[in-house]
Amino acid sequence: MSMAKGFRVKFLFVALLNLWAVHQAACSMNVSSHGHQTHSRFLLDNGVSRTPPMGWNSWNHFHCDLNETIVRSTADALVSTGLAKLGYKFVNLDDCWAEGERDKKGNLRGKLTTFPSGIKALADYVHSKGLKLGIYADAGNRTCSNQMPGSLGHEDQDAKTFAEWGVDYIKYDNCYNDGSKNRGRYVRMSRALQKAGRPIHYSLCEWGQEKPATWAGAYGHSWRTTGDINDTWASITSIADANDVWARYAGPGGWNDPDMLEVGNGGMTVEEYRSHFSIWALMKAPLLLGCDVSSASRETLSIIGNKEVIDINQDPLGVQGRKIRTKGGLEIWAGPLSGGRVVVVLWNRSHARAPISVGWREIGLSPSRPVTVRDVWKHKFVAMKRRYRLTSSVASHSCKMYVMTPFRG
Ligand SMILES: *[C@@H]1O[C@H](CO)[C@@H](O)[C@H](O)[C@H]1NC(C)=O
Ligand SMILES: *[C@@H]1O[C@H](CO)[C@@H](O)[C@H](O)[C@H]1NC(C)=O
Ligand SMILES: *[C@@H]1O[C@H](CO)[C@@H](O)[C@H](O)[C@H]1NC(C)=O
Ligand SMILES: *[C@@H]1O[C@H](CO)[C@@H](O)[C@H](O)[C@H]1NC(C)=O
Ligand SMILES: *[C@H]1O[C@H](CO)[C@@H](O)[C@H](O)[C@H]1NC(C)=O
Repeated sequence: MSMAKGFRVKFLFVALLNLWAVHQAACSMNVSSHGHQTHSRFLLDNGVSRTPPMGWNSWNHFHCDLNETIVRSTADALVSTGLAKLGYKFVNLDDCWAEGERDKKGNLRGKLTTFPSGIKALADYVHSKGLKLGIYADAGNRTCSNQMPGSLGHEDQDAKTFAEWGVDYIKYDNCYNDGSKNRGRYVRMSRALQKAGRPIHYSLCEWGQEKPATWAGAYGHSWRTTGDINDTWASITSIADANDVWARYAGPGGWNDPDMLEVGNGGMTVEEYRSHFSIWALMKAPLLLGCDVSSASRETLSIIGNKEVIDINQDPLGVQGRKIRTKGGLEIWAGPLSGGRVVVVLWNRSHARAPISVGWREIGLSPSRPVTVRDVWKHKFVAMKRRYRLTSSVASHSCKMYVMTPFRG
């Protein structure tokens, strides 16, 4: 062997050794992350929903009048309106997507009259648009519509079916259950999803009955804290308050869910919808649109498409904002954001326009520290070096939403 050849061989050997080492490191990283999962209570710590999930769900607008054409055109509309680019990635079927009975092998299947191409084809279509598909199932023996089978006793089989179809999100409802504790039935589906081996966002919808905030983080990625939302002011105000109670349990990978958005469905004023969207964003709620995206008005799009508000919801710090103070229907909600920033919502729930005042101290800022104040609905800075406090006139049922950034320089 010549010296040069020997050198080349050695070089090759070292290069191979390096490749092997990199491979081993990658493998052991994967192994240790699986090991972590098996040894942790946080069984679904699989990288899903480190920020609140965003997308669309069929229920609030379409209820059971759902079919594959509607779902496909919603996926198309999410892309063409630019909403997909803003983060609205999930296209979620709610109740009524399946045949009334399982097939001979006990499998769920898409309803032939309304989903003739099947759910797998729908998932493929949605994925081809760069989006994700969500599905709906139930921890009882029928879903809430009573039009399709529930998954109780079929958890493994259904989780496997969903994973095979390429489903990315499951909302698990609680109708027609057997009267046993929710927790056991919800944990069973969590385990089944884990076994199915696909990273799927698991959304527990047991309506807040057993204080899921205190335990669901070990099994899923979001949990409903309340009963169903409806398209009224009474509903969004009472749900906001009920969800607020559980704020400290939310964080990356596990979120309180005050239910899907009603913006654009016609039951509230523009100002009320703006308040609804602002508070949901501040509370780090899943932002699941509930309107008909294909026919959404410019006004609706300007609310759900406000990138500055979405950025607050998707802030990597992942801390749920809370109600700080309330008096006579005048409220202050606030929460920390990354980079030492603070988001503040001044919300007038009362019947008349009123001034609302917020002091730096009550939102965790040093009173003498100057901050820039940006109005994220007007897309304007309203102050560049503000100290101590801010007062703003807020119309009835409206809100102001500000991001305060400590002034540097
Ligand atoms: C580690 O896991 C990732 C994601 O599941 C995968 O893409 C990658 O190939 C795995 N690496 C090895 C070395 O197994
Ligand atoms: C789906 O529903 C829409 C709206 O109701 C209807 O126009 C369309 O024909 C339906 N398509 C199918 C495949 O059922
Ligand atoms: C569904 O559940 C109810 C209540 O637990 C039970 O009485 C009924 O037999 C179940 N039906 C089926 C089809 O399993
Ligand atoms: C909507 O929700 C509110 C508040 O929970 C409730 O009082 C009202 O009855 C609900 N309306 C409908 C139509 O369900
Ligand atoms: C909202 O603002 C008013 C006006 O000051 C405040 O007193 C009240 O609580 C709310 N308005 C009314 C009159 O309900």
